Amino acid sequence: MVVCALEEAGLRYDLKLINILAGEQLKDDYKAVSPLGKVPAAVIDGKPLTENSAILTFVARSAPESAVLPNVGLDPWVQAEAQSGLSFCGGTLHPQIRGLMAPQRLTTGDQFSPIREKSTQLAHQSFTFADRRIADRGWWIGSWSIVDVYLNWAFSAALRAGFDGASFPALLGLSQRLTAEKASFRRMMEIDARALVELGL
Ligand SMILES: N[C@@H](CCC(=O)N[C@@H](CS)C(=O)NCC(=O)O)C(=O)O
Repeated sequence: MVVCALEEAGLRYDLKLINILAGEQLKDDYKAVSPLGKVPAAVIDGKPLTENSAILTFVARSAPESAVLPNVGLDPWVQAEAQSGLSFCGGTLHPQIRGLMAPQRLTTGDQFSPIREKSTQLAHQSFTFADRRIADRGWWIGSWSIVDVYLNWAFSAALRAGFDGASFPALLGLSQRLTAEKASFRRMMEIDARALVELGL
């Protein structure tokens, strides 16, 4: 998401790849930037910033004319709806997706299937809400914003983890719409694809 936001904002940035599967997020030099070893993290004017929602909001406010988060700083209601979407993706969906992808990270025991099952139920509720919203409004806040890219990331990650997305047509169509309508999304996808090759994944 952050790469898409930076591309949309037209801001200059250097990208450093972190191979989570190889545990690079747990190395001391990365933890100096992101103390909990979470990705993404940004270094802005030498200062570290973590949490997707904060980084995306910072990018949006650094390019207020861009569409990253439209009207941010101008219309308090639109700003709150966008914040609600970012929090929904980061705070509600992300842990549910972790339960689908890596249930072993959520228990000290060895029973993973109940965690995956409960996470599937919760993700189903969350995606039902999100699918209805996208079907009704087109985009999360009614016009495109980075929230739609975050939502698409969450849904795609759930599908990769084996979640059955067949009953969410609006979310199933999101990736295609983003590809068709947003150059910044296409650039992010190209950068992602190159990164996977570079990391040998
Ligand atoms: N609340 C954080 C969550 C970030 C997060 O969990 N990122 C995952 C990658 S999608 C991660 O860092 N996984 C590596 C790990 O937890 O060790 C945010 O929204 O930025």
